[in-house]
Amino acid sequence: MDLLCSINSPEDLKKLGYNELEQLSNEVRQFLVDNVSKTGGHLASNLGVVELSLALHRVFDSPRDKIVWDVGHQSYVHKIITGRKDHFCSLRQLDGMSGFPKTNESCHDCFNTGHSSTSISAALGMARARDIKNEVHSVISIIGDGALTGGMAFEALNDAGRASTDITVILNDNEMSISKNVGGLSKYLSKVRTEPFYFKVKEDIDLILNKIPAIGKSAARALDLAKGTIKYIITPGIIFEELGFKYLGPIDGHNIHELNKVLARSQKIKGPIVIHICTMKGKGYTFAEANPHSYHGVSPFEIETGEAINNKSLTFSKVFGDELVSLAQKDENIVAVTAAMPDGTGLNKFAGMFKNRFFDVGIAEQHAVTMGAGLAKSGMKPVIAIYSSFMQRAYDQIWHDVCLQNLHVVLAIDRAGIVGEDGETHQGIYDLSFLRHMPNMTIMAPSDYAEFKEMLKYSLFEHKGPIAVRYPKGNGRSNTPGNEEKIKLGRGSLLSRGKDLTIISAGTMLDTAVKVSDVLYRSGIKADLINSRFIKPYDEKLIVKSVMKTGLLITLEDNVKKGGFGSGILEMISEYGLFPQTKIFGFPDELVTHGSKEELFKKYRLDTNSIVKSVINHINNNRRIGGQIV
Ligand SMILES: Cc1ncc(C[n+]2csc(CCOP(=O)(O)OP(=O)(O)O)c2C)c(N)n1
Repeated sequence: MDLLCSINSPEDLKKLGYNELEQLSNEVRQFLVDNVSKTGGHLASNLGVVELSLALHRVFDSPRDKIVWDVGHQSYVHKIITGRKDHFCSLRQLDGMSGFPKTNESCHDCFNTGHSSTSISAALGMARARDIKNEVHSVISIIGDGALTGGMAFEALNDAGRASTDITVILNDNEMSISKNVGGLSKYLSKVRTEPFYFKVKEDIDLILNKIPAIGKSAARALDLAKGTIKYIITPGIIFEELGFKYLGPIDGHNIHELNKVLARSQKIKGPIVIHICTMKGKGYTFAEANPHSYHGVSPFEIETGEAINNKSLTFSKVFGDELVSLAQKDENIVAVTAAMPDGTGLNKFAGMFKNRFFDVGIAEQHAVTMGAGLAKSGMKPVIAIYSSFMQRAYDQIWHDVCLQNLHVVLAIDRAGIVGEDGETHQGIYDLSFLRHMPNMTIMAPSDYAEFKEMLKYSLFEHKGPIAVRYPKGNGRSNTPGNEEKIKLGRGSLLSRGKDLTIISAGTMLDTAVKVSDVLYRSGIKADLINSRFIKPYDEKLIVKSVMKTGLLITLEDNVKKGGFGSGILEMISEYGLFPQTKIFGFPDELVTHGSKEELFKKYRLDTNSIVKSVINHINNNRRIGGQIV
């Protein structure tokens, strides 16, 4: 790592020749594999942008020039170059370096990202501000072909293309989203990449067309039309040109010399530019090259074998995928929709078995939901599997297109609750708050795998209307003793009885609730323990009866407290004139950072010990001040 040791800022790159830059690329790849194999993180995407990141920082002048990474999962090399290589051992760990660009981490991170397809909009805003303030600097958005499938990217291209503002969009085309990229644009790009005809003629088109000799008036008009059509057909990147961009490319994104040349050239061009570069996801690490989708996001792994160190046990996503296949075998109206996450959501098995009933729509959550509404309107039973934090994108589509028409759409909300290492942009702790007030919406949260399967069955075979099932990242319990009762709309399950306290938990927080209840029992505090099952509607009868008996209530949820599960219970019981001593356990209304799930539950005092302590304090304080508890 001789060269890499000497790189502490972008300035250091500018001193290197091309041979040294090539050697540095190799060292950076080695560094990435060494580090990510220990910490986990986004590997394949970063291996693909090594030369691009070096060239960007060599040609441009960050932080004066603004470099905006779309999604930001591929910003590791940028972080290495901008003085953070010594922090890589803390990548994605509590109090360590984030896996995404963070403006508070470095002046070189000019915009926070995590969700896809935002970079062109953000860059255009920065470019327009620069123009208003009469400043002089470049603004560059780097967007993958996957992120380009997101609607926001099209909206931004449409706007930027007609602006005279200087802005550079670098399209990093590796033909992959997390899985193989999908859609018409992706097909078009791969044609541009692979048909050598396009590559050759780009420079010569005008020359050739202009050589056609002059002729009579009407023939000339016909010829002009023909010229336009020929140019249209054979110009690579014509889509971007028609939108108003200058198109440069396609460029080999691993040829650092070429990259330098084209980036330097782009600085002299006025107006919006698209530079189309072609890269290989996973480049330089054999296993990632062969299987880029498996190495998109990885947990710690053995470098020699490529195998994950902690072999995955069963997860909620896997249970979901398997159960949906089995339900789809019984009902041919069941169809599945993903927004570019067939692997992560566990839908790949379904995709393989029911090709014509599976739709990967690209990174297009809004479209996924409204397309699902269309499917439901026409008699299908769509199951739309999207991660909680990405479902935020589709808020209005759920409300306007699904709920207002009371359509039977099943939202399978994966990664609900704390996700851990991906940090604040990915924590799925808002869905209960934004779904709870939607008209006609029913919300369920399973506490274990057995209950999850029953909920899926219920949502597809017994329910009518919009329904969401939210479940967490990773694994859970297979079942919970005493929780076997059949799923009925708005019915919770009472797991133990007591006179002192009512504990109501949402979803997998039941695990903690059971432990809390056991510890309190040993301290002489006996609780009614209710697994809510439904977040909307609540089991009013069960909850009201219990609260009237105990007068002391705690609620547990892996959602923000504001507008969430517990606050909904308070709204509901207040309608009955009940105002018990209450403590809501959930996440505060602040950014919940990265770290392991366990660490974060501790940090936010949602682990068993913290909850027990807090409940006992609460009881003692109320006793001391004479509060009426029992
Ligand atoms: C709104 C949203 N949906 C889904 C994701 C999950 N996601 C992260 S990266 C990615 C694929 C991005 O592909 P591309 O832009 O081509 O980058 P590459 O990893 O191929 O370099 C997806 C789907 C996300 N970050 N944001």
